Amino acid sequence: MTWVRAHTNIALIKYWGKKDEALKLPYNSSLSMTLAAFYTDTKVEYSAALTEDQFFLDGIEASEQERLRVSAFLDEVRRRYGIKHYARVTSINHVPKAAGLASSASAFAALALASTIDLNLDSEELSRLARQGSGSASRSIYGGFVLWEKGSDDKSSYAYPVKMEAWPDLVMIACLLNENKKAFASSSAMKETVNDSVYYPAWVKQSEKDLDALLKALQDHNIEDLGRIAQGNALRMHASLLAVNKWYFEPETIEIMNRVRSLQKDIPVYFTMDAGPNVKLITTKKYLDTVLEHLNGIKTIVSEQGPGVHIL
Ligand code: 2P0
Repeated sequence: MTWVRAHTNIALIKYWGKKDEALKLPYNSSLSMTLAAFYTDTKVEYSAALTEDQFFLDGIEASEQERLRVSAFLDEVRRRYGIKHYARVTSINHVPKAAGLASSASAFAALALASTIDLNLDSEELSRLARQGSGSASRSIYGGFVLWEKGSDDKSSYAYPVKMEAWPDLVMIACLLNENKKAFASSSAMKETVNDSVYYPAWVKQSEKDLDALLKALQDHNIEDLGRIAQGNALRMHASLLAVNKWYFEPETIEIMNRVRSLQKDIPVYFTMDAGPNVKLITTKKYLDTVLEHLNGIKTIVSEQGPGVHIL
């Protein structure tokens, strides 16, 4: 039986808010880096003998809530491609829970390929399909730097790799802060921000500008511009959420933000944050040792850019 592997990704320009909840069409395009260090392995076995989908995660039967989410995704696969049978899905997550790294991106990218392996779908179609599982999963189909074009319907909303000269010097540092479950799910927080945040229209408008500027910084291999734009974009996402009386920050989050701010006086290191208290830092290999020295007392995992979804 074939296993597939998909890596997680961290957005430098965030996806925050859906125009279409059912199709998972975002209000703004986003851009991410795929991480080598964190991934999900998955296999899917269809069988005429099954009377419902089964889902085993990290060696044990997953919760009913998790099983239903996987099963809803497989319903979409069955609907699109005329598959008749239920499936047994087995996944192993190589993503530390404490990293606060969305495993849904790697999970649904892996599931998209594993559930359609015999169909030989192209990457664009896999990205569209993964998007239906979790928006950010559309980006984990590819390695390196990836742009999810917001599009306006199912067909036009998919991700593709950014055309650029490779930049292997750029690395991310995941700070492992908090093993608690996140305070609230990103999907409901996004929805509330879209509906009620007075800052939401400004978020959408500015993130399109951020995206253009960040693409230029990537082409130029300019860490200062890239970091400044990515950090600002993350803060603006969180600001749009603050306006509906919600936040993910914990004391350790602020502690790292402050350490990074003081380091920024001397070296190019920047932070980004997602739907949780954990912080990820962006720098280049040249400054890595200095940054890690200043993070003493904090558990970290350094990650280079990882590959796209692939068969093992
Ligand atoms: C991102 N996040 O661009 C943003 C930044 C969190 C903060 O994508 O509702 O699990 O399944 O489409 O992809 C997390 O949201 O949400 C996310 P759904 P997803 O990485």
